[in-house]
Amino acid sequence: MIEIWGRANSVNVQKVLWCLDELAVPFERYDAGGLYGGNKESNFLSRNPAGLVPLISDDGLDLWESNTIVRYLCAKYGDGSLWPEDPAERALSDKWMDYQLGTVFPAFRGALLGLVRTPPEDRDPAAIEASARATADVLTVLNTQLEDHEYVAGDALTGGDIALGPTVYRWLNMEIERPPMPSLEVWHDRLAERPAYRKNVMVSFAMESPT
Ligand SMILES: N[C@@H](CCC(=O)N[C@@H](CS)C(=O)NCC(=O)O)C(=O)O
Repeated sequence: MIEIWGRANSVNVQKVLWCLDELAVPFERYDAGGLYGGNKESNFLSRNPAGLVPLISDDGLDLWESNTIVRYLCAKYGDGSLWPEDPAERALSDKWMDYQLGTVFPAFRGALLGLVRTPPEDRDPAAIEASARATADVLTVLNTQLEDHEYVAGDALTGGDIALGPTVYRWLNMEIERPPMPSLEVWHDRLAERPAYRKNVMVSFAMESPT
């Protein structure tokens, strides 16, 4: 059975949990990271030298980097769903996964860590505001894409949606300035209709929340 190490309130762990449940693949999860620790110990580092969650083990393969894990799971267990077999369609999903990892999350990191991980007295409001503004700018691109697409890569759920959903859920539920993004919100409402999304992503992301 697949094993996964990572606290269930992590934005990156949630991608993997949501993906596994969409694919109906059974797994065992162990808390790690954040308040649980364990991810800087030698037995963890020998399997993921980056010392971050998520980490999975499947059939003797240790794998880390959440988007890579999502692609692996879809390729192995998805039977053409979630990660299309057609190279062009697949590239559209991959593109949005890269956009999440390389553009959206770096913009959002300051606001997320500032508001979720940092006690109020240590926060840097200007940095949080700058991050929130930068996030809105890059999410405008996603909002435009969703004006005439049901999901980020077209008319079906793919890994692109799985990469972006947990980040966008946080953005929509934090106390930050948000310009209106009607198409993005319609897309998010569509994700919220999925039981696997509600179960794994629409939960508290506070650091102290139970997992
Ligand atoms: N690029 C990595 C980033 C992983 C990452 O930053 N994980 C965070 C949680 S979201 C982590 O392990 N932080 C340290 C901790 O929780 O102790 C991925 O997508 O898997």
